[in-house]
Amino acid sequence: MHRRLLLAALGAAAVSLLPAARASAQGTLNLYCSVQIEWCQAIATNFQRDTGIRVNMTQRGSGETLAAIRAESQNPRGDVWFGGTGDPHLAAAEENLTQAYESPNNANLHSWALKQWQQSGKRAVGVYAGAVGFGFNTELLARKNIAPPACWADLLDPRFKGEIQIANPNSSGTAYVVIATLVQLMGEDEAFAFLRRMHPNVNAYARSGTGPIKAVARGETGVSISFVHDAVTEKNAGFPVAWATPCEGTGYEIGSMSILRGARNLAPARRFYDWALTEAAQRLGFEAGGQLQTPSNRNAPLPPNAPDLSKIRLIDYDFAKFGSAAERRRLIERWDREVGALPR
Ligand code: S7P
Repeated sequence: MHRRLLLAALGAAAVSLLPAARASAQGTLNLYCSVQIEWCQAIATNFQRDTGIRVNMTQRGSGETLAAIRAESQNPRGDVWFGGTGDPHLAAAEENLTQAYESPNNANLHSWALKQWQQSGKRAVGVYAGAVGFGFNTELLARKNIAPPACWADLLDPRFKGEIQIANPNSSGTAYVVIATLVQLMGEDEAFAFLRRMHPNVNAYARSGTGPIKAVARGETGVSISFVHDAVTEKNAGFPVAWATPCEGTGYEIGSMSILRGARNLAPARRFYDWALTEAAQRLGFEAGGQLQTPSNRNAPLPPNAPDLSKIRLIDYDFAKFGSAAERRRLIERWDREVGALPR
């Protein structure tokens, strides 16, 4: 925990310590970053050190970044959007908020990362992948004599009354992946019936996708619906956290990267994009940020103890359908009407 805080502080310091003259000689990059702050600071610091390009970094979740990019579309302020769930990157591509680019480093990527690139009209490329599942506080559940969840169906059990946290899909890309997963597993009407039945067991719909697993780590809630790599990060930080993936199967994200349409610093943006696809840059997620997603560069190793996606029962997630802007908007509006509006 202390190591993570220290790294975060060092990262912040390093970003602002680069001599201004050298940095401005090499240019500037406005980076929108949707992974965890430790990782965002590590990539900003290392890219700045490697290239002399000054990085102005803004960290926000995926849904919030998409909203910001839409709001700024007439006067774009960002150059590159790094990380965050893949569906909003696909929606941004479809809405012409991002631009096509082909990196020479595409040659080193896994096929799933390139599929995202092709599906987006070359506007979004995969930088990592991660599966949805459950995180739980082992001490809290043991104290309350509650068996942890193993299947989606378990989340409806009264033993979890007031014990589950999930994020709100209006702000969180993670929560949207969960809804899209349930729709693909159960059919749409069944999925919304499931979410309504689960509502009495949910104590909060958090703003960010990682909020629920952090609440699990602090013992504020027993169970979260989260990306399972984020549960391992909390366990590695010393918290009594374990994780499981649902027995019925589960969905996953292709965390993505896009260059924004109208980027004012296009050459630095392309340089960053190429750099972020290298093995060395992709190692930073774990080495400097403690993050445990599966890297998209084939030469970057899976971090120790990271969830192995090949051992998880993954659905054949329909990124084209659930990444479409209209489908995303429609499902979130349905969630607002049928779940978000339910009394507490
Ligand atoms: O970095 C961890 C992670 O879970 O956060 C990203 C994403 O922005 C989640 O945030 P929101 O749900 O708040 O939008 C994920 O892509 C990534 O794996």
